[in-house]
Amino acid sequence: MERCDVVIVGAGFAGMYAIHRLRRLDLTLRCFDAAGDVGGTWWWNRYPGARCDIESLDYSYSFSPELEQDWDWTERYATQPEILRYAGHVADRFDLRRSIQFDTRVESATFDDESARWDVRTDHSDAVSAQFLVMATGCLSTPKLPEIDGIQRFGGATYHTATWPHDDVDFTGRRVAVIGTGSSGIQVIPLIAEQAAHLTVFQRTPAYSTPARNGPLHPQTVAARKATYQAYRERARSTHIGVVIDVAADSATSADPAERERRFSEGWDEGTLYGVASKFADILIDPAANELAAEFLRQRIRDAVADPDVAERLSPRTFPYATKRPCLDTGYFETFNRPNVALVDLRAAPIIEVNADGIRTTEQQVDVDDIVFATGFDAITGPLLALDPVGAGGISLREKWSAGPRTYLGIAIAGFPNLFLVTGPGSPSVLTNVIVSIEHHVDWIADLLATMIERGATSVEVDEIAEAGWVEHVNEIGDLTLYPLAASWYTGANVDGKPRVLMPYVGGFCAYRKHCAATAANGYEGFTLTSPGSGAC
Ligand code: NA7
Repeated sequence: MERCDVVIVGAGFAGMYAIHRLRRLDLTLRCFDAAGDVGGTWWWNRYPGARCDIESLDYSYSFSPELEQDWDWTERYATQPEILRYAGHVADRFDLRRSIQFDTRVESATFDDESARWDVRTDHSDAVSAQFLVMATGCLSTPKLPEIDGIQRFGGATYHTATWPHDDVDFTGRRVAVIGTGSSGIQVIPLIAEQAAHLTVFQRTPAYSTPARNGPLHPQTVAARKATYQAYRERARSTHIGVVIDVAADSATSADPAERERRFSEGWDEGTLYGVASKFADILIDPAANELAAEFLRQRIRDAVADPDVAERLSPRTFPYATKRPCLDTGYFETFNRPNVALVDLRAAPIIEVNADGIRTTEQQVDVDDIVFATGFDAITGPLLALDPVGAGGISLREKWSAGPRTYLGIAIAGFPNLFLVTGPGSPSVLTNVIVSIEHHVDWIADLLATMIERGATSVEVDEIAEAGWVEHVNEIGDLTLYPLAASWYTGANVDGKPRVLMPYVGGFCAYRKHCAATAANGYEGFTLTSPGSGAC
């Protein structure tokens, strides 16, 4: 069997940086990815309108000042093709592809207790024995189809936003259905509406969305950022979400109504993901404060949508604002003023089935030519459980996580020696600018491996006590917020049968980073490092 030091699963932004960073330790690496090239979720999500909801100047690597200076983003919010070009540029520049085997899915990873190595197998019959396994599998990489009867009977074409064809899809003259109104639906709907003869949007839960105010990046803005890029990055790392934003310290409920309106409007005008939420300190903590922000946003929907009945159906009322990832849009609500767009409210009349001609709800049959599923992902744990590594003593991850994910710092799992997660459950991951989180995790893992090399250790494992303490802390912090109240992909509520647990750490990136640093500074407290002859070291 082929042997190497590290197998990295995934060649998205996490896997790419892991290759680059771990090469500096002179480790032999193998990376596998099911996609045809680098880019991870950006390789798959090619639907019209796909775009990042973190600004380009933030959503980029910081590890190379030269890369930062050389690359030029063209828009405030980069499109999927531009992000993919950036990933390709990074791969070329750092010669990453020579470590990656594309079009190859890792099918199993089993820890061998005797050799203390991972036995990794792929769907291309690769068999690799690796000392370390790095799961760079991403948080949004396992697409979720809706649990609707009859999809196979549909006579037309079906698409999922997360597995979009590589060739252009032309909806001209066609009757199209979109199911799902999360970030992907909200991005794709206005563009399909412009092209299709008719579009029917099937909405189960309306979303809070603010305008992106996207546009070309002004050269002066770029130059100003480039002049202080590394200092800016360090500031970003000391914030809650890995992006520099001012978060107010006072309460929305005690503010004067005119001042409140002024600040919410300011947030609305910013065109950022958390513009409105950041204007007061208690939006994600106090239901009354949250409702004030939510009502402000509902009023914006009433302003944009001509038909008051449609506006009401588009207005979120079943969960607090920002407890599901808020959306950034370009003309989403206005799309419902078009004569060729209809909204079907699935709360009032659920889907019964998909049939040969279209979609049948309890109230009507809607005949369509194409169906677009914008139904999201089995997020965060989905990609890890799809691979389902088998750890020490033959315990699989599915068994270990049957009641929900348990990790230490979202990086390590008790019972899974020498396995590392990048942006795993229990870390801030999707609540941050994920590239900041990725770089931080990969650096932390690389530093631990360097320490092991220095001490002659071959195996590392976190203990159950440290893990239990972290899980408790993650839950305690989560329970102080409104996040657990939403049936979101953050809590696993969007997938039938998935344990309902708030998966990301909501305490903020800066606080989290301090926990990780303290663990390392205390000699990797909670971890046991062992060497072959002498045991613990
Ligand atoms: P999301 O945000 O999970 O949105 C999925 C949407 O699909 C959401 O509106 C769901 O309604 C809807 N959905 C899912 N299953 C069904 C069924 N069975 N019937 C009707 N509607 C359904 O995924 P996205 O891809 O939009 O975005 C994910 C993240 O990617 C995003 O937050 C960004 O970070 C990038 P529900 O809310 O479950 O009622």
